[in-house]
Amino acid sequence: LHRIPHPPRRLPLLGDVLGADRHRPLQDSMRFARELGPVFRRRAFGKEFVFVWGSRFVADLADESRFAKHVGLGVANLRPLAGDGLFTAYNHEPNWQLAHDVLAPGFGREAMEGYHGMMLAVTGRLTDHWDRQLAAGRTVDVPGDMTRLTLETIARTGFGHDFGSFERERPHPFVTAMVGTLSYAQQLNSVPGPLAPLLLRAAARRNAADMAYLNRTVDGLVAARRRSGGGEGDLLDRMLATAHPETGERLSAENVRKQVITFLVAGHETTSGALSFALYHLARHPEIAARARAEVDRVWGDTERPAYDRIAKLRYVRRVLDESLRLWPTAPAFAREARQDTVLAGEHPMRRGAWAMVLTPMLHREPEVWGEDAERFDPDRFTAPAVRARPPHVFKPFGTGARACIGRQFALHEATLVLGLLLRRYDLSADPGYRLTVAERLTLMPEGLRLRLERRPRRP
Ligand code: MNH
Repeated sequence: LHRIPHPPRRLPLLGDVLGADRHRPLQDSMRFARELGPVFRRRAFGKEFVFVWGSRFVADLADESRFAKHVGLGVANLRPLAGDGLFTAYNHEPNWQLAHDVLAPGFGREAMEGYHGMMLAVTGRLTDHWDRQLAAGRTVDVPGDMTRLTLETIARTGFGHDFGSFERERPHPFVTAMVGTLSYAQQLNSVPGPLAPLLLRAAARRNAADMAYLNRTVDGLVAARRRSGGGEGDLLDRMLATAHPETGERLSAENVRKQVITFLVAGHETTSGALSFALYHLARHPEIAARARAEVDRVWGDTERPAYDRIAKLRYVRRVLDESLRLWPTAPAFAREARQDTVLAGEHPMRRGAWAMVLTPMLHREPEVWGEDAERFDPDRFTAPAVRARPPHVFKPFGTGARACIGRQFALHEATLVLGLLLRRYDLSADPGYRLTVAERLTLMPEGLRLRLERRPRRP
């Protein structure tokens, strides 16, 4: 450990918290990363945290035979809410494998085809809303509306539930409570653990209320399904009724609650951010937007409802998304722990159980891999030959290994479909005065982004 660089000024108790931005810990760590190099450590409140972003080291951490997911920092702080749900479960908890096996088919091709029509319908609600804003001469609230869209999508496809997000002026209380718990989980890292109850008393009380609200919402949703006696084989049906194919085991009622919360949160917050960043870049780069739009016109023509298999055909739109997730991966870090005593990339000894945070936005900007212009937005970095020319494990917006994102295809299908429909319908432009600021609540979001719309003329 002593060979790993750390910031020069260290305080006896506080460690490296001097000059730290409590509200933007990730961007703060990015600043340290640029100063200190591909592996570095920060100390806070007597604990030492190791951060890794050099591709050589990340590739080694991706070796599943020697490393596994670590439930640490922000993720661990979500345990009171999400318990042994899929995202926050420890590797050794039996409910991880059980829930994974029961729910994985819910993200297979057949299930995805089933969600497609509902995704189109929810996008229709968004464009109705945007048409109304446009008619009233207003700009649109991108993060707010992308959150409305993605929450409705996961709630309806996964749980047969309608939050009515587009019928409300303000965010749904579910969203407010969720943002509260995510922010609180992030905030817990910025105070010494034992003092948290004292320093964050008011915040802790609010957090307890937020958690109670989320639990009540979920319990209501589950109770409604139990009364109605089953939906059409969505995620909730799988959670309630599907037995493990080999062991015949089912999820307990308590675990179902954790899974529903997990999927309602994980299933919309990061996709909302990904869409928001993509729209930011499209508005900033009219030539890229024009190319994407030309692809949509070519591949979809005038069809009102593109078929399921038309979505993945939008190769350029998909590259726009990949490039957005490269610069601002909306789940910006994941942790890995050593399964046994080992040496990281032949350089840093690690004891069994020792762990490190991978800083994805820095991995995605490493000049040796992405070039000196790594900060530039360029979707052509994701053409097939360009991808083949890079080493593996340099693009990790969905994490890695057995605990990588189960919703990846869901998110990519939804986001590509939405971008395609929006590009075809509107010209988008950003307020020239807007400067990108990235808000953090464990996840990332372009703060305050509003876009001006113009309706594109319909083609003959
Ligand atoms: Mn998702 C795990 C990023 C969309 C449900 N997700 C992860 C991880 C990352 C991630 C990174 C791994 C975290 C870790 O190693 O600690 N997820 C994303 C991004 C998007 C996303 C960037 C959108 C863009 N995720 C979704 C969607 C769903 C979902 C959509 C559900 C519908 N994600 C999950 C679940 C896990 C996860 C559940 C935990 C999987 C596991 O541990 O088995």
